[in-house]
Amino acid sequence: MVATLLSVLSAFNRNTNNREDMADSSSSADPKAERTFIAVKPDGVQRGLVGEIVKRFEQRGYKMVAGRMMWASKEMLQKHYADLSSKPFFNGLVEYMNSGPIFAMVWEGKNVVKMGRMMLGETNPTNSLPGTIRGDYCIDVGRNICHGSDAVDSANAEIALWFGSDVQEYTLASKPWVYE
Ligand code: RTP
Ligand code: MG
Repeated sequence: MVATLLSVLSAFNRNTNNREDMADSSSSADPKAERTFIAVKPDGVQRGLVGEIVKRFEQRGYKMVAGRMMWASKEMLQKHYADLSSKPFFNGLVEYMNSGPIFAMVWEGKNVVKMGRMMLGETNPTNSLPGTIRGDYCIDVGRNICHGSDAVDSANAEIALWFGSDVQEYTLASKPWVYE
């Protein structure tokens, strides 16, 4: 009797966890297919940190489905950061992001939007823990070396803005070694 009860409880737990996994991820049928827009900013490019940032996402197990060096126009950057247009730092932010090429990417995988933000650290590097990208490689908020989408909806909008449909669909050979 006790054993039956325990097995019912554990099945309920498994189902609840599965639902949470799905809710945390994109609305896509495959939760492992969530995507985020990550961009090494001009200071990150100039400081030779593209490889380091790519390496961290690769080694975590995420899949790069788009990647390109771009020198974004101010108009493009104003669109990208439109929700910050009323902020006093907005013009400076656009100048900074337009000061050189960026390395723009799309990464795919389970919970990659939320995990990408955790890997980046806080907006202000002063508050970013060592071990995060910003916590390891930068100091000032206006030179925080890397962008990451802050939600699934904004990620999808940013991917459409920067890459349109120019995103590669493929299966990474390591998939069964990364996901159970
Ligand atoms: P991002 O979009 O670049 O990934 O950065 P975030 O989400 O962590 O922060 P967000 O609020 O979106 O701000 C965008 C970028 O604006 C600059 N910033 N400067 N001077 C300031 O107080 C200030 N606050 C934000 C940073 O470069 C930040 O990453
Ligand atoms: Mg942001």
